Amino acid sequence: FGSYYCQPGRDVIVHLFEWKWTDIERECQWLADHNYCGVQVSPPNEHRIVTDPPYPWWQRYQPVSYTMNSRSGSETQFRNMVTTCNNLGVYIYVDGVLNHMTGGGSGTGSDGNSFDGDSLQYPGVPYGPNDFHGSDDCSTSDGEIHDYNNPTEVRNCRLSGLRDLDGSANYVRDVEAEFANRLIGWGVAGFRLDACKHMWPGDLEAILGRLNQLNTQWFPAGRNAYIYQEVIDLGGEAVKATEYTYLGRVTEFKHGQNLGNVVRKNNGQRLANLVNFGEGWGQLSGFDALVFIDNHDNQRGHGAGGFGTILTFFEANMYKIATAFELAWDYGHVRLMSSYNWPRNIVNGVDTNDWVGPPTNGGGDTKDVECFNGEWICEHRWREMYNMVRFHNVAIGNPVSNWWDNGFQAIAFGRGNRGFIFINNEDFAITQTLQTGLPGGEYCDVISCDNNRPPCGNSGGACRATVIVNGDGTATFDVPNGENPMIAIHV
Ligand code: ARE
Ligand code: CA
Repeated sequence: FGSYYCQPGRDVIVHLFEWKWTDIERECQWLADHNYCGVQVSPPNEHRIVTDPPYPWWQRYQPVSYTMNSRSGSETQFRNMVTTCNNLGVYIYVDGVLNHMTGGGSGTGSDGNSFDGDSLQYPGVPYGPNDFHGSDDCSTSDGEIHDYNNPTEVRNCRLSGLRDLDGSANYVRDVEAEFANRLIGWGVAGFRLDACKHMWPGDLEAILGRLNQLNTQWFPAGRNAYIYQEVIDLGGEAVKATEYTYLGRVTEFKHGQNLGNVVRKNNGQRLANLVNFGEGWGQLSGFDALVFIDNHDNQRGHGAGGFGTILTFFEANMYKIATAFELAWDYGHVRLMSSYNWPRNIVNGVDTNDWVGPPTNGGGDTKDVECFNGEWICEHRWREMYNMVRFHNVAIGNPVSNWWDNGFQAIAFGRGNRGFIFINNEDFAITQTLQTGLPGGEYCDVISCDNNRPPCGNSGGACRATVIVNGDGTATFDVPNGENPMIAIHV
């Protein structure tokens, strides 16, 4: 389940966090035009509606049933989105929450089904007390996970109070697989599976073993759904990411943590150290890794956050440097984050507004997306991002070549005869002649210019470099420091 299907020359997926289905359906044309492979969407099934705090983003991670009315829209809207996007060759990856249902308390979910987390009743499924882990399975006095060094506790006790499903039960496996197969039947291409650390690999295997192959209206016959599992493994715990790689890919949280530390120059880190980045840094095999600079949790201090480490749109310049490296380098399957804005307010290492949901028309009613209006950030539409997605696509299949560094914060490398990037994270400009490996000719810097073919589009005067590659592959780079201190060229 670790191999994914993209249109030729596409590879990167983007998480359109908390977008409505109608907005994603509209965005797929732009994503197709800019060569994105697909979209990760927020959990589409019925969820709890939380009013205290008011309508937080995390209410989506408290399932009430597997019917399809959510804050992002209705079943019809979801299916229309999948059809439209698939017809454009942009594929949909669903965030699947299979470990648990809601926390304690009772109420009515986003599709009108009642639930009672205290008596473990979810009639919209239906699930009852026998479908959950109980005191036979979990031995902590309050039923909560406390000790991440005890693998049984991590799998059988509750993650922050969330009612923990018994994945060993055939009924639970059947219900969850039926849900996934319904989505696959509509044309969904795969799943980000939430909280897999808290599920036994064998239980996941049993669910995945029940999955249908992808819909042949859009995918070649015999293709499995693409599975990437959320397991936070920064080392030092009982549960390891490698326990899950036989099933599919795993989120590699060390990747964003490492690149955040390097670009911030934390603890004397240098860009030059990236020469063996990836497996050489103790990360998973690139073929097992789903990688990202930040995700919806750690950009706000949840799940393996760290405000002095993880880079986000709030630090746009460093974020672009880290993302450009990630997209130019040859490691893992890259997922970009596309965020909404919120009034981040860090007090003693905690964001007091970490719960704030997407832009709203009032209450739980999400606003239509309008990129760059100060509410929707749309990182995937930043020129530096989508032009580096193109670089990434052009370079597929070509290993890193012609590495150069100055021993400190300046590096450059190519990807065979396809592309070359120079990153200058020093406090001074650099002029340097290097072998690029590229065919001779005139190239545009895609970091600052709209396109890669002279005359370079000048995006309101931002376009600053035409690079001449000589017949022998050498070129002289004049790389500024400060804002966007990079030059990237590709065929
Ligand atoms: C909310 C409230 C809680 C309340 C609960 C139940 O915030 O106070 O007790 O509801 O009423 C998200 C939010 C949670 C939210 C939850 C449900 O982040 O705050 O709880 O939705 O609404 C661990 C897991 C990892 C998980 C992170 C957050 O291992 O799987 O915690 N990440 C996924 C999603 C989250 C989501 C959930 C799981 C739950 O990406 O968005 O939670 O569906 C170390 C460990 C990690 C651990 C981390 C944090 O780094 O190595 O394994 O991550 O600490 O504890
Ligand atoms: Ca569990």
